[in-house]
Amino acid sequence: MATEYLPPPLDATAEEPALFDGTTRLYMTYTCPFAQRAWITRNFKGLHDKIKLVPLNLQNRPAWYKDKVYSVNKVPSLEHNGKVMGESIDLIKYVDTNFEGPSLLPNDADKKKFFEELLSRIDQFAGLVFTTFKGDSTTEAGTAFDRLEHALTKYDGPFLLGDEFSLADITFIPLVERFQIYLSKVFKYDITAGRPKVAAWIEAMNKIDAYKQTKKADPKEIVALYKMMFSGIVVVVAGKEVMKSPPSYDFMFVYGSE
Ligand SMILES: N[C@@H](CCC(=O)N[C@@H](CS)C(=O)NCC(=O)O)C(=O)O
Repeated sequence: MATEYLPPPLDATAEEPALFDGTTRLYMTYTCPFAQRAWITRNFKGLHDKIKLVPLNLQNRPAWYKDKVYSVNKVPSLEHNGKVMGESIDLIKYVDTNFEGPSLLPNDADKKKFFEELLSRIDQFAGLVFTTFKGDSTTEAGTAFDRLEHALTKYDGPFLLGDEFSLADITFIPLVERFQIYLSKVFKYDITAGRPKVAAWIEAMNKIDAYKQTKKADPKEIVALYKMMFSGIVVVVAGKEVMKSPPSYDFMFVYGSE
């Protein structure tokens, strides 16, 4: 499809949309990896006209978002059929099941089981990489990417569940995209070296338009953000210390720029 117009993020001064008027809205930010999962899913299923993107400026959020849309006050969230739901993994499953377009999960029961197994390992995967970010050894990140390499052998790639791009790839790629940048720039560590399956997976992913359209993470900002998060600097916003120790997984993407 032609390049989609991406509206500017809404800040605290933005008027609220006509909430619950039947429009399906994906509240998101262009740089959030969790929102990116829902965005890729929407794009792949060809739902550009059915699910409207509503980008928010997280540093200066409109109050109506927390008050009237999603009290958790995070992105992504989806307004659909008079309800709002959040949590990126739940959202991508919901969008896949409840909207038209190509299915993003195979029917095969073993593959479905493996998908759930992969989901249960994502925090551990990210945790290993963050251990590397906090120190100066790439050992833990190496272990994480060895495990990804191994996972990709299960159905022989190029995607996590075999030949077909699926929700499993959508779950991992936004994080891998950012980890690859940081490990390469700061640690001079190439996650694809000696890992042919990871290399082929990233290459295959980069051919998927639905994903390409969502690649908005700026390498300079990623480096600055992770450096800040893992350097022990205390971040003060409006007179309050907001840096959590150890840095929280959810928090770390908030202060990326829009
Ligand atoms: N577990 C949530 C995480 C969502 C999340 O942490 N989003 C961040 C932006 S990347 C956010 O909205 N943070 C706002 C805040 O913590 O105040 C998911 O997978 O959807």
